[in-house]
Amino acid sequence: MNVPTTAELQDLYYRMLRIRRAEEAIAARYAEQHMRCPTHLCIGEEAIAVGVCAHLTESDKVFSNHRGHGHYLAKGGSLVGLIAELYGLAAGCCGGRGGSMHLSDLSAGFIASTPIVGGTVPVAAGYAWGEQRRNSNNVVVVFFGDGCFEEGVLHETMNFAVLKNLPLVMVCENNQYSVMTPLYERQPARDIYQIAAAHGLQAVSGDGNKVEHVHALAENAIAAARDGEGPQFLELHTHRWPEHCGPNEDDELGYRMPGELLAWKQRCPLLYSGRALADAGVGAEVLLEIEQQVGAEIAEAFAEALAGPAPVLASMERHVYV
Ligand SMILES: Cc1ncc(C[n+]2csc(CCOP(=O)(O)OP(=O)(O)O)c2C)c(N)n1
Ligand SMILES: [Mg+2]
Repeated sequence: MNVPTTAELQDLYYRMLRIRRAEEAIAARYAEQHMRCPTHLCIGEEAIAVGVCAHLTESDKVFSNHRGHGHYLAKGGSLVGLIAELYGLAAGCCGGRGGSMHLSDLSAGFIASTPIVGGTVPVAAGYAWGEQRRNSNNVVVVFFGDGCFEEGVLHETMNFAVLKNLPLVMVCENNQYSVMTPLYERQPARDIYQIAAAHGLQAVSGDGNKVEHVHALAENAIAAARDGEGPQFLELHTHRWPEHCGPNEDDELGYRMPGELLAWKQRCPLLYSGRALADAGVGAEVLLEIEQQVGAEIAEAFAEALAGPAPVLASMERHVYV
């Protein structure tokens, strides 16, 4: 296992900060009501997307779910394409037709995200099967949540992926909640990754808020999948800070334990990563520069996206299948 260099740690920090600030900007503008799509933010969970995607080549593929902005950006999806998509504009990554939960950037190898929980999981396995049959050496990664682990199709997919020895990496973002229902009310007390291991996947669990840790686990899993060792499973523990769907916080609703959200905020991926950089001798001025770079990038992306046109009416029936 390679320990990330200081330059790599800095890059991981930059990538996480870019997702964090992009989502904060989306949240800040959401109330203007020009983004007319439900939006599930991944604030607090950025280390998983970034730590995993750091090991993927451009031709590796990623599938995602309803909470997909981080996965899309970490895989190299266009930032302008994301912002324009949220606003329903023609330059959106799906032509402004899909919104937040239908992201795709084929040029970046980000194939699809969809709102149907579990919907992309078997498709990712099918894609991995295709890659295997083409002898492409590409790996397919699919991100999903702990709630998705309760979908039957997930278990059917694990069975098939093991049977076919697919180059598939299944990444379970265990944030403890499906909407507002905690894991302990939905599943017996046992570890998710052990169920995956029982299906025959190579499975491990770990801290999803420490990007170096995610990076190390993902390096092994992705290399094993690429080397023909079959499907891999990562269960990574994390927590989403905002409400399940929308730009606000919802801690007042009381579905979390008192102090739970605060404890997770103290375990912020960016805080950890910033400390690791300081320990590696990176000065505060470097972090400030990264902050400024990210801020400028996001402001430019909003400006560019919002300067573009809405889809023309004549294109309404394009991409519509009856
Ligand atoms: C098949 C299906 N069932 C239910 C829903 C409603 N729904 C949307 S997100 C969600 C929770 C998913 O939880 P999890 O997989 O843990 O992802 P998280 O939101 O925590 O990231 C549910 C039940 C849906 N979109 N699709
Ligand atoms: Mg969840």
